[in-house]
Amino acid sequence: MVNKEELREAERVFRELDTNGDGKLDRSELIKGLTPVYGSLTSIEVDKIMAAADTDGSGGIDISEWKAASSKLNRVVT
Ligand SMILES: [Ca+2]
Repeated sequence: MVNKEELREAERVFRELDTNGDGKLDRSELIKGLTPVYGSLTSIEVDKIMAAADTDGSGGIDISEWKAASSKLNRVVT
């Protein structure tokens, strides 16, 4: 279950991670943004995040994909 609080948090994190402001998170933005939170990510972990989040396979995670995925992230990155 994703509640409103979690959605707001997901939006906040998304804006922080989207450093070039194109409305999508690409691999390098994920690595830069998540490393301070989770420690350094291996490319396999980034692949797992992308596979879980990038549901349309565009190579970037948009805000709706991010919201859907953010509740899963803690389980993907452990
Ligand atoms: Ca971006």
